Amino acid sequence: MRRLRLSLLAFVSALALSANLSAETEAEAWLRYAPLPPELRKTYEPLPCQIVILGDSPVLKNAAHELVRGMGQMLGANPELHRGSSIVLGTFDQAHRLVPTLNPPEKLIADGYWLKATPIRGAPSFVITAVNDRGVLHGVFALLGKIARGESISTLDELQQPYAPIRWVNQWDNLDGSVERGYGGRSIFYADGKVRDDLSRASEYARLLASIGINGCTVNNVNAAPAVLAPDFIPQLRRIADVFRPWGVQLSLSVDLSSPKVIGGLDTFDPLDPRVAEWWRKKVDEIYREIPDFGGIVVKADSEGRSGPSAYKRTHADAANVIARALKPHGGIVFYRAFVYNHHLDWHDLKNDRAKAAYDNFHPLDGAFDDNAIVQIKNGPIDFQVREPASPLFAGLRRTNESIELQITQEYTGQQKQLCFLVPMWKEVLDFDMRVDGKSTPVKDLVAGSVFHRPLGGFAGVANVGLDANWLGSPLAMANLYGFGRLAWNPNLTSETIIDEWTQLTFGNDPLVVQTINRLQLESWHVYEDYTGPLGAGTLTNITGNHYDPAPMSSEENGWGQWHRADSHGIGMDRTMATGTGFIGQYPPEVQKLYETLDACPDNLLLFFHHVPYTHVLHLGKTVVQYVYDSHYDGAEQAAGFVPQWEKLEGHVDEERYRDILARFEFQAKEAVKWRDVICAWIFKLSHIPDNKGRVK
Ligand code: GCV
Repeated sequence: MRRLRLSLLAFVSALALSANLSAETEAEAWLRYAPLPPELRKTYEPLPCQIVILGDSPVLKNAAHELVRGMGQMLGANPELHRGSSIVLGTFDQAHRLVPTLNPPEKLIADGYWLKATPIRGAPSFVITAVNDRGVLHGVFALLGKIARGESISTLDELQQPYAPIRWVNQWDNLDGSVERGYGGRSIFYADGKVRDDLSRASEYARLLASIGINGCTVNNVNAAPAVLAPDFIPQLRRIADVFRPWGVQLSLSVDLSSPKVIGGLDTFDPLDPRVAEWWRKKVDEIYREIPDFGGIVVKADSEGRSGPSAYKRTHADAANVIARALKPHGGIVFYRAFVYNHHLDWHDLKNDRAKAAYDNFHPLDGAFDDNAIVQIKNGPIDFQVREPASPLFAGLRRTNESIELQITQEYTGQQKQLCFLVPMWKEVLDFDMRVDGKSTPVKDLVAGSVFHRPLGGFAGVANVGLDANWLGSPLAMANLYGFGRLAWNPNLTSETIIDEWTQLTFGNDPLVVQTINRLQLESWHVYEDYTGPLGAGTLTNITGNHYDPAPMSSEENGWGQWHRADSHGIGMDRTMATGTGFIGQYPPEVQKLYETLDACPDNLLLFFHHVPYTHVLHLGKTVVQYVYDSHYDGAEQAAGFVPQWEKLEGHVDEERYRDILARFEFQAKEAVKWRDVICAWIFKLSHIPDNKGRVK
């Protein structure tokens, strides 16, 4: 057994010399490892003086360096480092050989870890162990997080397992360096059609992802350029995989289904044509020759103008399987997106409904997908709106692997210019009980594969970080990336726990700072919803333009199907089985009952499921029109209230972040008033019903 020992003391003094430039600090995100206050530092004494690595893989070595870096920065050169004791890093088999008495409380699965305080040769020590190296790395980050939050580790005995095997982020980066729906700067991977020479940010990104348990990253836009599979491009991609690998993050690619024809020289891309199957096989082999740990392929097909199997009257399962079979011998996976819909729908036809598309397309194919294919389903049936019900397709696939797609980048929720912490929204979907076969079947269990005993499943988050120092374009928005990772690891964590962790790691442990930021983040989704989209009406943003400003009629009278059907009589989409589009019929019977009648339907989704007059009285006791006025005024007022709340932190947060975030809240307050006035005026113009508080007339 090879053991590598690192001295904590030597590393600590090297770190003390490193400059603390602000752009660097921003880029560290929640991995700042800020020095703990002396009184807190003392509680970690005496510290083990050496790290013993049982193995020499790049991931293990990285884990050890991370530990040294984190402990050094947070705890400083500690004179009381305890000479005889160690922190041992290694897989369970190795650790068990060293300490035969070790016995984890339950069987570890891949990527999970066990942190155990235990004496070794009489000296108090720690073991960080797992079944694979990536799990050890996760354990190191978990231990460092505990220290950063000032938690006691002296009697540590904690085993954590991931909820699902798939915990990936998707990046919508284009090869020219732009990022579709990215608000954090240019691509960290590409510039001018090539992989960037400097991949240091890609490496730092992988470190951030690893720290929250993410194990895969798709590095290009789902609207994929076929060139990504060109023979001269794949070796360039290998360089990205090389910087991901030490962090246990697997690289994956989005592909264009027409690639065999567009870049492969074939006259077809028919997935059932043997020449096409052969082309995919060879192409995938070529990728694995360059990137032996390649994770897999994401496909967007027959959607928003992308090529797809419909060109040859083939099914989505045919298209997924031809790639799945090429990947299978290498252990790769194909993610086939369920975001398939006709964007030329006839809006005159009241029975047409884009929300039905995912289920209509994929439910009939249940059981037809290979075992290494996953259907990737957006959380709601439309497109990342501020409020949508859970997609019924989660309950509609029993013999098919599935994953949930969440959007971390705030395309429809303020584009990082406005605060909108999305974890509470994601949790509502993940916790939503689909009542499949009348049993408790929350979405989180359906996507994790545990309900129907599927071999694969999990979580994909569209992150879209960029070269901006703070990655997403706003320091507070990073809570969404952190929160996605934490929920993918354990969807049972509460929003409160997640934000509390994030705030402490990012801003330190000052109680005023922590309480204020936690409160602002936790309120922000409801506030944003209040001054933008009422009662589940769906998008009121400019959908033909920037997806940001209020433009409530832009979604109407066109083929995109993001309709709210507001006119002078009423508002909302009738999706009932009785008189509407029948969308509600796609849910299991108990959920149908929840949404089908006005009596049962919750107010916050009323206009998603029903078309009602403006005078309809909500469960809340108000009319719809009065609710719209009130919620928009309340929301704008609350957004304005973010400013004085933040101002209380002056002197408690470093000047640079204090000023930056203050300016953002001041801007948001103005944007909220703009939204309020546009939406209230619009509803008044349609309904001719004045506000009973006299604000809108
Ligand atoms: C990558 C929405 C976005 C598109 C995105 C698409 C998708 O329509 O506006 O930019 O395309 O979703 O998820 O494929």
